[in-house]
Amino acid sequence: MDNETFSILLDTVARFVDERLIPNEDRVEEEDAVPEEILDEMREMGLFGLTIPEEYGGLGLSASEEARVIFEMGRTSFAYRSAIGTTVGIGSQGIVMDGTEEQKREWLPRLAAGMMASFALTEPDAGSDAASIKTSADLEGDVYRINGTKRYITNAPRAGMLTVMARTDRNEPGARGISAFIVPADAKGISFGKPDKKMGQKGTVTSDVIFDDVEVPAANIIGGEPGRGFKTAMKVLDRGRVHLSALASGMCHRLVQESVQYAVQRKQFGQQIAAFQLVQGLIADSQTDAYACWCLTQDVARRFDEGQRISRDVASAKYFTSEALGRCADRAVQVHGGAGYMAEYKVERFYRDVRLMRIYEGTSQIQQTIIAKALLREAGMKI
Ligand code: COS
Repeated sequence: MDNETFSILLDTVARFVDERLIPNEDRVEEEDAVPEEILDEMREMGLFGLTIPEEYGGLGLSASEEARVIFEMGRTSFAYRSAIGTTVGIGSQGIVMDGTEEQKREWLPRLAAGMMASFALTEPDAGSDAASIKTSADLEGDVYRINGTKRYITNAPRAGMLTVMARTDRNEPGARGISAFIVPADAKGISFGKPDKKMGQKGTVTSDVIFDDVEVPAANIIGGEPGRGFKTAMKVLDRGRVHLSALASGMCHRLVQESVQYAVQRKQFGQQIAAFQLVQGLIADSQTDAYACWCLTQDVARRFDEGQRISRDVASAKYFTSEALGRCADRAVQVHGGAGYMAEYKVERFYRDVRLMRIYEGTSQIQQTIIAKALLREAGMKI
């Protein structure tokens, strides 16, 4: 996309966030859903196709451009970004990165038009240890039969297709026995659990997905060859972590703004609380976190666009930004005092919502492991 068209898109998204999304935040919280008319507007704006290449009907944004759009979406309730997040990110990127030409042609235009995608990796007994998944895919003639249960799968009940990681080689218990499949959500034998009841992030949907002898053509293996699914999943998560770092940066920015506005308007001891240096310290620390988050995000996004392998440094970005976001939410509640604990103030919602950022798409401890392992391997250690 050329620079001028991108700036128009970015301005349009920023206005949409200010004029349509922020004013509807309370409604999303009360109804535990993003209103259908807003989802339709998001489809019309092309937001589901942000990262799908232009030749397949999307907007074809680079990771750096995607980060700027997701920063804007970060300035509001999680639910809106979550509605597009799996389609823009982890649900589609396996096909974009490793799919065959036929797979791209068949699926990407539908996703760009607003069909939701999901990414089904996690299982009841395989969370951080992603290579230990048990969901199996057994070849019979020219079809695979998939059996197993996936857990906490974002947007699964609303999805039109799922990228599903399953074990195609039962004799290989680790990463090399795993393949990634494109599975239509209406395939016979798929069922969805009840939506999970969560601490926060109202309006987002996650559930179990149960595969009971689900038949998919062998041609639905992403890339056409078995055994490559774990690497596909890891590459997808690398880009997903750029996306989440941008999201965290936008949220830090919003929390700084909420803190400043409240501190300026609230009076105690006969003056605005913003005049107290201890309150200024809280705000300054959050602004410093927000700035550092955005610098890290832009750097890894740029390097991804240059074709560099960013696995180690995007783990640092995801780790730092999600932890910093937790600190910013905590300070924002502190600046608000008693009001910050009350549901009528936005920061109470952010405080609950942001907690998940340190857990999903790799916990902080998994990010630390990735960073340390990369350094130790470079130093010649067998780990
Ligand atoms: N990009 C490309 N390839 C990668 C990769 C990446 N980011 N990370 C790992 N690989 C490759 C490795 O190079 C290795 O390939 P070879 O067998 O050819 O050497 C293979 O994948 C296995 O890698 P590794 O041995 O590092 O795998 P581990 O089982 O030790 O697990 C972690 C690695 C912990 C990084 C992985 O399990 C993980 O990311 N867990 C968190 C999962 C997660 O984020 N879940 C969230 C749910 S999805 S929303």
